[in-house]
Amino acid sequence: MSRSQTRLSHAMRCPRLSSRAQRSRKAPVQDTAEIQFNYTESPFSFSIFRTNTSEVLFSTASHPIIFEDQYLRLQTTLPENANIYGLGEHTNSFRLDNHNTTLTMFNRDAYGVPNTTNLYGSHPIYQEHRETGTHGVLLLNSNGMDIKLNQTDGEASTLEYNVVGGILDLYFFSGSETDPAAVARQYAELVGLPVEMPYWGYGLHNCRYGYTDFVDVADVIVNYSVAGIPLETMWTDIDYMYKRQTFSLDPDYFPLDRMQEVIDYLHAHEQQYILMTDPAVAYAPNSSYEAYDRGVEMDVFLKGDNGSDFLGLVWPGVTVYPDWFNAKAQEYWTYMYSKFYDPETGLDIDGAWIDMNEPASVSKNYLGLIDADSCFRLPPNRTTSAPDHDAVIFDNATVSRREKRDIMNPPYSIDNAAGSLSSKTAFMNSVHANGLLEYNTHNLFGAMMNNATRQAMLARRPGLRPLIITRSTFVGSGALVGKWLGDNLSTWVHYRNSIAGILGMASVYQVPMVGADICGFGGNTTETLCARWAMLGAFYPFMRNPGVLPVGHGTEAAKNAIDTRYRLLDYIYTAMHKQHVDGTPLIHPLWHAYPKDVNTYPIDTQFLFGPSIMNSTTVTAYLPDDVLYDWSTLTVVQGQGMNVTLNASFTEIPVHIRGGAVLPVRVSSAMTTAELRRQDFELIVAPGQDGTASGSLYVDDGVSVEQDATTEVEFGYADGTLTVDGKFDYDVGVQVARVRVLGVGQEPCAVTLDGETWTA
Ligand code: MIG
Repeated sequence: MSRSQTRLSHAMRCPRLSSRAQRSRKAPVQDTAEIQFNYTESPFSFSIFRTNTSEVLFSTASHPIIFEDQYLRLQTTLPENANIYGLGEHTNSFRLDNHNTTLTMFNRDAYGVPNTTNLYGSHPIYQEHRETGTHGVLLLNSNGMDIKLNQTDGEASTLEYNVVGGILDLYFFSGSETDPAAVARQYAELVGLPVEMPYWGYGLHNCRYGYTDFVDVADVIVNYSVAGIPLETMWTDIDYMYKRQTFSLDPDYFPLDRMQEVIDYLHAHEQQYILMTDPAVAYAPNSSYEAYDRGVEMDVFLKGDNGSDFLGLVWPGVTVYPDWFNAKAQEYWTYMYSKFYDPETGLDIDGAWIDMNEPASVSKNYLGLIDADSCFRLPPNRTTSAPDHDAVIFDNATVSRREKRDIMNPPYSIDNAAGSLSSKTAFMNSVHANGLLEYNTHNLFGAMMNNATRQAMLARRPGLRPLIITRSTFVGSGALVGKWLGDNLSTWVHYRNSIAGILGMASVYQVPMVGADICGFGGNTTETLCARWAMLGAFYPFMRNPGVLPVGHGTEAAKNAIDTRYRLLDYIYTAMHKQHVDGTPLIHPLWHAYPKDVNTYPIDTQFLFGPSIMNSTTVTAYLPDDVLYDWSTLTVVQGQGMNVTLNASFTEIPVHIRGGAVLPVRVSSAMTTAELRRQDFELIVAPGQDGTASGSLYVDDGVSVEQDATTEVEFGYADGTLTVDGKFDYDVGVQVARVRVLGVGQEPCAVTLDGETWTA
């Protein structure tokens, strides 16, 4: 079966609801389709049902569909207390509240990531889990929208899309009746499998905002090593820029030669360096600022509705924005990256950090520099939007002035936390080079910058996987980049809800390289919060600390946690590779593993990290009815399907191995991931309820986009025999130093390696 055939069988695309579609004949249905489409002609409504069980998954019956130029509405009935996950980016609970909840899709610079508001990215996809199966629905539309979940007690829930433009382009994913992760795989197949990251990308990152100069940067690097905490990658925020202008270095505080020295030092110690790049370019005519001059020369900046470059207001003052829809924007961006980040003559970065790409602009007078309203220079009398070009004139000596669609103030206002749509971002009436309005494409700005940055990074160092961490994402962004969860605060609430955040990104939106800023970005952290957060952060796919070096408890906690993470790094890398290959999430909610256990449906303070590691953040944790093993003591813990109080100290986080696992781990941790790769492996066999276990290991060179040789191993354990099978083409250069079988009174009687059996 070809790829597209496979996709068709489970991702069913609904016909567009134009008047033409309404007249169309009955949609062709494949006998083998797992879900089917049905419709009633008049009044028009449609439903999706599961072939096997005839269960209705989505139905617009008795909810009239509205399809206007600037307002689209579609509503479906759902079961009472439906289990809905997704519709982010948000900081709501992972399982969404069905009562009076609005999820707004409109990318926004959202300092403090307030609960229930729209944040940096938009992912209008949800998964619905039932005891009878899990399915998914995507509305592929880049306009602003409110998705409302509601329910009157004792009645069915409803989900309603309210969109300010575009079309109703719906995708339904059949998922599976038994395997909750199937829907995630099908979604990845449609929107793009997540991109592979360099091995070093899973090491510890440090990215504090507010360094004064290059001495500060050097100081942090040395302090990490003195404290014995492995620093994999040093990052620098906008502090390095001259007047906060992107693609510039402050010659006094961050001079090129000293910055190159810092980077050389890091590289000599097998560490990496990353710098932030912002999309907004300072509006700086006649000042020999290349990022501006070159962009003007190539004419690649976004235009306002008067045809001149749209002016926003960001860190360097008045700014222009690259227009990613412009055919020359890629060439411009690649040129700027190649020049500024030239490995020889510029800053030899190993990855990219891209921020403010919602795109952000700030409010009036925010920087005390300029009145924002005066930035956007409309001719004095053009205070309303332009008239409709088809307005009737010279008709029997009458002239009618018909207003165009109201782009600045559409008739339906979504719940944008920033206020009107044009507030704190590029104006909605800005025009892209291909004629598209910002109104319709706003939610794509970040995604397009992600793509341009990836291409630019690949052009600079061909063949090497770039680690790109972005703030703004859209459907499919995981195929290009990773993301951090933005400006969270140093609070226990944000510590806890970061898990719902990474669950959404990894298991629903397919952006698995994700992490929240450890210890919190804004506000003042405490030693205790930071210690616990460092331990949780060790189980984010992307582990980055925006703060200072952990102190007190924090140092020990961070060391313990990083030690565990590093020993498990190949297990993590293998799980991420699996997600890259087929979309199986690296981070799972508990209900993925226990789909019939209703107690697991709302849990979002615990999660599965890869197939076999369970993390809990609280001292009270739900232990499913299963065999588990305590990670630190390697002893059996029999779960009973209820909450238990765990013995969690401030320096150790509860981590359990799920029975049924063979874990390939490194015998010891290391100060860098390069050194880690020189450590031997050990296999930890943790048999499940039935006495068997399995696991896998994927190893490659860790940095190349194309791999010449890979090692892919499957482990099996049954009847006291450990089986090791696979291909061993990439030379890992180390050995399996030991095998430990947990919870058994007796050593394994035989090991089978590549078809050969060794008896103990
Ligand atoms: O307006 O570059 O989310 O990580 O430190 C704030 C400064 C701009 C927001 C990012 C944050 C970063 C900060 N940036």
